[in-house]
Amino acid sequence: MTTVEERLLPSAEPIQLIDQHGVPHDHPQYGLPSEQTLVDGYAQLVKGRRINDQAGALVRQGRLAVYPSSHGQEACQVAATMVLRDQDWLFPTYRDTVSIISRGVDPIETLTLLRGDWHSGYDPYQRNVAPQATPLATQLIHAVGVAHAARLKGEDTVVMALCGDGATSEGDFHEALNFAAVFKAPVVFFIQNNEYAISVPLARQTVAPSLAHKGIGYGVPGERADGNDLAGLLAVLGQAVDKARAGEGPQLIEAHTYRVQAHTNADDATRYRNDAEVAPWLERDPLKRLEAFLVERGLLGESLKKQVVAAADEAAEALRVGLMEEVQPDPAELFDHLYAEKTPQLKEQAAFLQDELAREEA
Ligand SMILES: Cc1ncc(C[n+]2csc(CCOP(=O)(O)OP(=O)(O)O)c2C)c(N)n1
Repeated sequence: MTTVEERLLPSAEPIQLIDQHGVPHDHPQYGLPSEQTLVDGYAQLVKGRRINDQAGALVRQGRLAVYPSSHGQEACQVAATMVLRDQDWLFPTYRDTVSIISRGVDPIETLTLLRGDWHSGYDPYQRNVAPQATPLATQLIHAVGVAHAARLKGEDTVVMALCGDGATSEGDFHEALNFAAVFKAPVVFFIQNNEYAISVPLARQTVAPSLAHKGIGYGVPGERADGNDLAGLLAVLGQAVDKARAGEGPQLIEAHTYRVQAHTNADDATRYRNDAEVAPWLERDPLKRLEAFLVERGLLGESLKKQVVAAADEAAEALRVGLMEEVQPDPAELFDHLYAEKTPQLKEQAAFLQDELAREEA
């Protein structure tokens, strides 16, 4: 018989299977993913980093309105989708562009929202990826709804719901956890604790022992992982997905990572933190450590590395070219897709806009 503590409490320390120097460590509960999985994951990390860099450059060129970078958080981004099956769903936030792309959504379609042209540039049903949510934690409620519906229909679906540390202070986060727990919805709540909510550090957000502890009050098991260790994340998230799929109800996972860059291009992080704080996190880079591990094991030679970099460069170049294209969005589309049938107010507003546009053209 397991005690409540054994069932619900997260580990005292975040799970880490490969340390920041690339050295593997045994763990009694979690094993290293297969070599092929780690090589595939490495390729995705490299691509994710290139996409982050390219998107940053596109903002500077005025081609994207805004970009919340996940630089340094790529292991979380990639692991969140690698553990899913095709029938599963991903519920991302504005920071999770790389996660969406690693799920197989077209990068240009993915970035259409942040370009400011459209509600969402991709069809959510194509790869089972919900639109990126900007209002904090609202997507968690939707994720629980999809998971609950899938369970009622007897479908074999798990929902991966992403959020940041700041979002755990929102009422929606708590409502989502409680509902999911009561109805045993197959959801994995995955918090990327990157230490900041814009300028608010974690210490001003909560005094909970960890964010993974927040599940206890709702009866949701929590676990924590080193958010810069792809191997540890794959093991912990993989186990959480398996449990949710097996009918054990929602799981709460916290990844300890760091927002290496500013909140977005509109933010100046030097106003609230200094280089000395950032420096140790650069040493914990998720790409460097996995690369060191793979090279040491003889799994990543020069030619494979070149191939991986070339594929990432190609993806970034396609993104650059695609987003350089001029688009002429139709302002009338603003009113589409909000309701299956437009409300009288929306109809009135749409007519008003058409009238204004016609007058402008005349
Ligand atoms: C409901 C709501 N309140 C406030 C905001 C403004 N806002 C945008 S991002 C952000 C910080 C979120 O931090 P966190 O959840 O840690 O995610 P991160 O940006 O670090 O990935 C805030 C307060 C918002 N988008 N939605």
